[in-house]
Amino acid sequence: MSLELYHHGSSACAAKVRFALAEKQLAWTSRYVDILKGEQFTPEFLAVNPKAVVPVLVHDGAVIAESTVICEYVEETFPANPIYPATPLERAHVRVWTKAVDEELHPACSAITYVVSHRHTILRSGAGSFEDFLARGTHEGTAARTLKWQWIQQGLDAPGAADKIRLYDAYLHKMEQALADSDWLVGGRFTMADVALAPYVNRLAALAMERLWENGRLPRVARWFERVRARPTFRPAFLDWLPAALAEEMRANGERSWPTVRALLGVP
Ligand SMILES: N[C@@H](CCC(=O)N[C@@H](CS)C(=O)NCC(=O)O)C(=O)O
Repeated sequence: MSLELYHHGSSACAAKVRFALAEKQLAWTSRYVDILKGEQFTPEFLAVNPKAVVPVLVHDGAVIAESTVICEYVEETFPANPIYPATPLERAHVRVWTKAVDEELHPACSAITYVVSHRHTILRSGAGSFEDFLARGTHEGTAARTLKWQWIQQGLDAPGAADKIRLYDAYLHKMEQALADSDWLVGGRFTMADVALAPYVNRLAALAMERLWENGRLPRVARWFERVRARPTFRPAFLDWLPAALAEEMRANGERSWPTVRALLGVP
């Protein structure tokens, strides 16, 4: 049996799959795609995923894309060490979280990561011309590609960037509510809902924005994240794959943007 994962250290949805694989104690082979250097656009990778995004799982030659789909596939294929709850109702509750992550939180995460940090990395190595940038990402569509260009060029002043940051913060508040009577998001035990949210809270930590839940602002989220970080799977899923230089750069860029984010969200 072989499991190969195409992934990148700073990709939140790839971290989600690494976390799920670690929790299920499944071994896998790394196929590292440096999306900050444009390796997602090589003909070799486009042959694996024409959408030019990670993660992609290859199981005995079969290709599965989409992080949540990959996690469900892995759960159904390898039922040991379950990460989905036993009852249909609780599974439905988990899926409400995973759907929200895929549809809303992930796009908000891309925006905040680009406007706060990746833009600096990309601009340093040369973003090229707008035309080249558009041509490289035709699969994303002109509107989405133009927006990404604005994130890179204008940072937090790009159209819609502030709304994405407010949306991200609204999810932290939803988590705070969900954790009112429980240590975990669904059904009182660690599930795929926690797997799905962890990379997004961790992203804010990587951008030095822990102050969004620290100092009593969102105490249940703070304790939940401590519990997540205490799992033995956290290091191999999250920390080991983020190159030290990139981790340092993201933190430093996040520190620089914090005063603007703080004012935007009215954090004391
Ligand atoms: N819905 C997809 C999203 C995949 C995605 O957006 N991947 C990002 C990294 S988190 C990527 O590969 N981006 C490449 C790029 O920015 O060009 C999933 O959940 O797998």
